[in-house]
Amino acid sequence: MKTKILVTFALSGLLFISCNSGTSKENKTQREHIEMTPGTVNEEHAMLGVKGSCEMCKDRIEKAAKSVENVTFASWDMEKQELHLNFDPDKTSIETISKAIAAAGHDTDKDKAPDEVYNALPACCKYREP
Ligand SMILES: [Cu+2]
Repeated sequence: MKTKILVTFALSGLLFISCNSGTSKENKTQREHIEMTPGTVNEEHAMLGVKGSCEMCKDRIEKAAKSVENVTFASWDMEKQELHLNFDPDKTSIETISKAIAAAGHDTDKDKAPDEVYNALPACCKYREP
């Protein structure tokens, strides 16, 4: 009985060690590869408060953000009313992106959407207090 437990223990220990060393080695190679790639685009991560209320808003907000040149990533968090962005800060700015989103009908921390654009949004997308 005692030996059986010991054997099981030793086996699982071995398994654990081999799995572990495998993944950490992989991660390390990946990280080195990213850091050592020359001439990578300058990329900055930023967050911008953006108002909206549904999945359609999410689509519209993300499309508007990605329509700005040199924006490489845009993901809107409905719950937090926050847009996560990756962009090249040498070629565009958070101000430019914010204006594009406001023009699509969504208020941001920096810009207010024009009333006529906001009023034309579908009913489910109305996020302002009536
Ligand atoms: Cu909506």
